[in-house]
Amino acid sequence: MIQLSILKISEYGPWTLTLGSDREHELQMLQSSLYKELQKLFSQKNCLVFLNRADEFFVVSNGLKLDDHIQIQKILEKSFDIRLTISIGYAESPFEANLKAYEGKKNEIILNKEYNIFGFINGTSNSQISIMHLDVDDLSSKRKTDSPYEISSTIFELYSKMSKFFLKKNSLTFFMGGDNFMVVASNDAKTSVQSFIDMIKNEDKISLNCGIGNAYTSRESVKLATKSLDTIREIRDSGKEKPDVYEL
Ligand SMILES: Nc1nc2c(ncn2[C@@H]2O[C@H](COP(=O)(O)OP(=O)(O)OP(=O)(O)O)[C@@H](O)[C@H]2O)c(=O)[nH]1
Ligand SMILES: [Mg+2]
Repeated sequence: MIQLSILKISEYGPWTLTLGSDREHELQMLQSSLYKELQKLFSQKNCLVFLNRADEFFVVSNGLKLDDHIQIQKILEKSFDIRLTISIGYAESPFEANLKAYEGKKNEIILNKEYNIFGFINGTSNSQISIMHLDVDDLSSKRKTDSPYEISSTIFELYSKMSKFFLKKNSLTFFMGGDNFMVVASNDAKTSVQSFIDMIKNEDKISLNCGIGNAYTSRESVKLATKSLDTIREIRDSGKEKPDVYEL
C-alpha cells in the first residue's frame, strides 16, 4: 500500500495575477521557500516530498494521519499568504494512489473542510514502500565534450523516457536535480528496471545505476535507495565489476 498526499497551491493562477507583470522573481522565491518548508515539515515526520512542477508537491505519506496533515497546514498558514489544498489517496500501486487522490478532490470527498483536505486516508505504516534512486554513471566525463545546456537537454530526454516507461508499471518518476531521479516503484517497476537500463544503454549510450530501498517510511526507503546507489559506486571504485542494480 502506498499513501500519497498531493499538495497544490489553492487558486494560484488568479493570485499570481494580483502581483502584476513584474512577478516572476516573486513567484520563484515563493515556490522555493514553500518547497523548503514542506521538505522540512514532512521529513520531520519521516516522509519525503517530491517536487512536481514547482507549484505542486507529492508526498509519500505512509503512516501519516489526518491530524499530521492538519498540523502541517496550521504551520503553513502562519508562514505564507497562499493556502494549500491537500488531496490524499492510497492504493496498491503509486499510480493508483495518485488516481485516488485525484478522484477524492474531484468528487469533493472532504476529510477536513477548514484545512482543505480531501480524499481517502489510510494512516497505517505496515506496508513497505519501494523507492529506486537512478543516477547517470560518470556524468562528469560528459562535461568534457558537452556544454551545460546540452547536458540538461540529454537529462530531460532521459527523464521523459523514464517517466513514460515507469508509468506503464504504475509507478511515479521524479527528477531530483543533477543526474538524479527517483521512482516511487511498484513491484513490476523493480523487476523491470534492468530492462530499462539496458534500453537506455542501447538507444542513448548512457549508463545508469539504480539503488533500491524498501522500508516502512518514505524517508527510510529513500535513505536505503541512496545507500544502495553508493554501494554500486563503491564496488565500481574498488575495481570490481559493478552491478547496475542493488537493493536493500
Ligand atoms: N538529488 C541528488 N543529487 C545528487 C546526489 N548526488 C549527486 N547529486 C548531483 O548529481 C550531480 C552529478 O554528480 P555524480 O552523479 O556524483 O557525478 P558522476 O560523474 O555521474 O559520478 P557517478 O554518479 O559516481 O558515476 C552532482 O553535481 C549533484 O548535482 C544525490 O544523492 N541526490
Ligand atoms: Mg552520476
